[in-house]
Amino acid sequence: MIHFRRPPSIMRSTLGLSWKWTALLCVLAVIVAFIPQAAAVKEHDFKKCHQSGFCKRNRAYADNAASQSSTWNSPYQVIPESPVLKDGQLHAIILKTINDKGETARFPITVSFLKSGVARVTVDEERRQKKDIELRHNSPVRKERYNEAEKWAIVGGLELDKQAQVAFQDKNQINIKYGPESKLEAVIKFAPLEAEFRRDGATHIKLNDRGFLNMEHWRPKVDKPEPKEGEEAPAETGEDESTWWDETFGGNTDTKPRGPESVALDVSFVGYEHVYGIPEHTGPMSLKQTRGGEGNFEEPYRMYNADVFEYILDSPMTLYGSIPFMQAHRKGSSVGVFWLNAAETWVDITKGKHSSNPLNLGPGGKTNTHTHWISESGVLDVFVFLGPTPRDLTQKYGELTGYTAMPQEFSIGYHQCRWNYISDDDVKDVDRKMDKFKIPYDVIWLDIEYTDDKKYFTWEPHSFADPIGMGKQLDNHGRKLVVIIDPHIKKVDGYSVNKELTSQDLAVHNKDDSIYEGWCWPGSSNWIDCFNPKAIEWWKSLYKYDAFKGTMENTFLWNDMNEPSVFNGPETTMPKDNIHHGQWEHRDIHNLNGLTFHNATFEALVSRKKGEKRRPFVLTRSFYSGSQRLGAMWTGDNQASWDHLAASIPMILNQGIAGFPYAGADVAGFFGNPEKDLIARWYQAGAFYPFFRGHAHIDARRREPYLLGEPYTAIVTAALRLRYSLLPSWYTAFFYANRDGSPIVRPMFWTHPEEESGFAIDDQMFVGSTGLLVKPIVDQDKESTDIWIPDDEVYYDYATYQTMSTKKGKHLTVKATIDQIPLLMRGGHIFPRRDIPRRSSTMMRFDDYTLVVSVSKSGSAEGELYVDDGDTFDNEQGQYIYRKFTLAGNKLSSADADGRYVKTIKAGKWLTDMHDVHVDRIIVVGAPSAWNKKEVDIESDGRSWKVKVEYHAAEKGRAAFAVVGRVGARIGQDWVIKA
Ligand code: NBV
Repeated sequence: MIHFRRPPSIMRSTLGLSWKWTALLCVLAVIVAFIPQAAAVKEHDFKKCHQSGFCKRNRAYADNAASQSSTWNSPYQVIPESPVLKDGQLHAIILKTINDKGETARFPITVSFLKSGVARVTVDEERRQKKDIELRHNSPVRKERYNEAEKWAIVGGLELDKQAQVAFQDKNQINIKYGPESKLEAVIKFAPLEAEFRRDGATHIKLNDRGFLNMEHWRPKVDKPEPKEGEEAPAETGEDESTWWDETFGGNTDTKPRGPESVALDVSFVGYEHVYGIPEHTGPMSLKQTRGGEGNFEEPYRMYNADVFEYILDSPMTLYGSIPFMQAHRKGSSVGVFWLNAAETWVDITKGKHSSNPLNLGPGGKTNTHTHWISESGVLDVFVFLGPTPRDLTQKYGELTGYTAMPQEFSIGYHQCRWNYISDDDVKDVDRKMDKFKIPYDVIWLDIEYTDDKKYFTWEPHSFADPIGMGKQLDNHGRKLVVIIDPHIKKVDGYSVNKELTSQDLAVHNKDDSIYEGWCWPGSSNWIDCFNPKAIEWWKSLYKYDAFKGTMENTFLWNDMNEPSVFNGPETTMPKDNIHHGQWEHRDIHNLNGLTFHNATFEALVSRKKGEKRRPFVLTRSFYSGSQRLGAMWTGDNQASWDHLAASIPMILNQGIAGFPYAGADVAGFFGNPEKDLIARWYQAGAFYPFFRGHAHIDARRREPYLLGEPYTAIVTAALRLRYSLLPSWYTAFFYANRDGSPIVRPMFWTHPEEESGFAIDDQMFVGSTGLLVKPIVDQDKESTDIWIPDDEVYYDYATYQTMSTKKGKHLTVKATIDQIPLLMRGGHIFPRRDIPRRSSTMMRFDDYTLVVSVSKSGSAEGELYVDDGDTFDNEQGQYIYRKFTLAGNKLSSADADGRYVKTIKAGKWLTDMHDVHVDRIIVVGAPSAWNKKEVDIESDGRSWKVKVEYHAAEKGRAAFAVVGRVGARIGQDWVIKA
């Protein structure tokens, strides 16, 4: 199947807009010239390690070190007299021997011991700190190594542990005890430099243990004399300099004003077999080895945000976003590292035997995982996490980089998108049809064609003549509109946005400091530089309701192409020697670029109108550590195929492990025309993505759920209704992500860190802490699946209440014809639902709740509900309801989960309205015989009354269950039911 990026003019004719033909044909002719860049982006259009100078050099460096093994001497040594520990920070000087004359370069190292128990190792280059270098080509860029990634990625958790103490020091090493109860220890050996991180006396992480540390120090370019005619060129001695000063790939030459400046380090996880994280890649959640061998990759995992057209599966190649955070896991322990570097980065992974060292106390596994991190530029900045649980890691990483923002509540409903809804009438028609077919949805989306000639902040005047009328119809149904705005700004006369961007000097610059121009959807464009605070301020001004006419309170945003995607740029992005605000090279900040654009749009939405304090919703394609604070991400341009459906599950799980859990994939696939069974299965899976959006390419046939015909429309509607009824549980799961970084959908190793046989499982997941365990069907014609059971708890089928016959660590075969989703309820949980089917989440805001109690083997259960107005920041002022439900013996109760005395909270409008929202029904699945009665007593708010019970005894494998209701207790109040 061949797809190509349609140039804008083709799309215009697709819309039937034959006017302006001549002009459009001219544009087409120009753009066609760029199609080879834009149209056929394939694997070979992106660098492999050997095509990326610094990656190749560092792999060779590692190979050289490894081949000499015990005789290899890393050239980095700490000056033994230099280490000083003060107020939680160890400062020292590393000397790098740079030649056999014994000359050295100095690298100051700081190890910061943070209160949280995280340690941070930062290494800079002294000469560059002092700006004592010469730049080539009269470049106007900065002389220092890039040290501002922290400014964008880190928002907290940097308080120092001033109690950190020197436990031992001599001329060979220094040991520092730190962290809660001084249980953690860093051992820094001086010659060669090596750092070990221990927990309770056992070593878990080693840095430079294999001697791959490499910080390419600055050196002047020495031009070798050209050989005279007839003379032979002198034989090459020493290092291969061919990619030090410039480098060409795909016809683009990157000039390097500072020469080679890579930074690389090996990190070993001692006794750990599994590593996860470092999205965004396809492939299994438990990362593969990358140095070849059966079933392994040959290439390192690459992080260099890029618009990879038609991406391939099971590959370490880069995608749209990067999060350089890795977790290592073994039975009973999780540790990790966060490599804070925004330049192009590669990570090699190998595994080896762990021969237990008698000094390494503790249960360590039989395998060591060795990793090798390689970045093109910047300071070395690595955070070391010693766990011990996966929850500790996500929590501490979140403390540093921020937690998932509480979402706009509507945004966890279903989103209906395609490239493109072609007119405001089209939008209104889809909206009406969804209602006609009683299909719930919350948001309809407009892709690039809504604009006038790809000029963002404008509307195509003929097809979108009345955006406000369109917005109002949506609003009447409780629905929202999301419009796309990309970072490339069309360079054309008379377009005020471009004029302001360039005249106020807010765009990215070329290497000579003039304004950069490249090609994207609109043709020739300039790119906003969101590293510039002034550019953010200007961006904000564009989103005011009276500036971006046609938008209103229910308009939200989509940021695409923010890697940035540049059709005629190297690897479809910006030249690395471009210059950003602060005179930093694009090379240094590339992976942060998407985050800064997302951030500017987020800020713009927060300030759309004075006094309007509402949570933004902004979807981003490109991301970095910290993007979770700003909105949702999706996995970009996937294919409408079964293997892409399957690949979406590990990708989304991995996002959760890497602290950005608000993730989804285009439902039913972006490219291509899915068969109806694939559409049905994809909606069933999508109903369990944190971000749930149907989307399709402009060439794909229309596939709104009502077009499918029966039984598929009904199947898709059922999946959507399931999502909608569980929205209170989903929102509660988002609340956990917001509070402590817990993944919204959770992989088995995360929920059951002791169960080794589950560590590589990445095709099933738990929803928050509801105990709902789903394994979407991702294969054609498959009518059953095997779900791995992580423990000895009881499991019930969600739809039938069948008690499943399960055993810890074994697989359970579950039937799943095309209309069934393999979904189990783990015993011991209580989760909230709203069961009245409605058109949108907004329409459900004040509906009563159903509670489902899934009784454990021991007869107990617990669960929570968190709810707030889903729109403003009033939750931060205590305007929320947070309940804990407990079943203990015959007593089922609801209490405030924060232990607040609810009556003392001054209720604002939303909380007042919630006063009349009740628990309607309670379904007790696996109900003990105490529930076998006609009614039960309930007590709440000083009153007591009786509530009817329908009890169904167990039969034919189905668990006993009781339906209690109408309960009539207020959702925000304490109550107790005695069975
Ligand atoms: O804006 C058009 C598309 C969009 O539909 C898609 O979701 C993005 O990932 N966009 C990419 C541009 C080009 C697609 C070939």
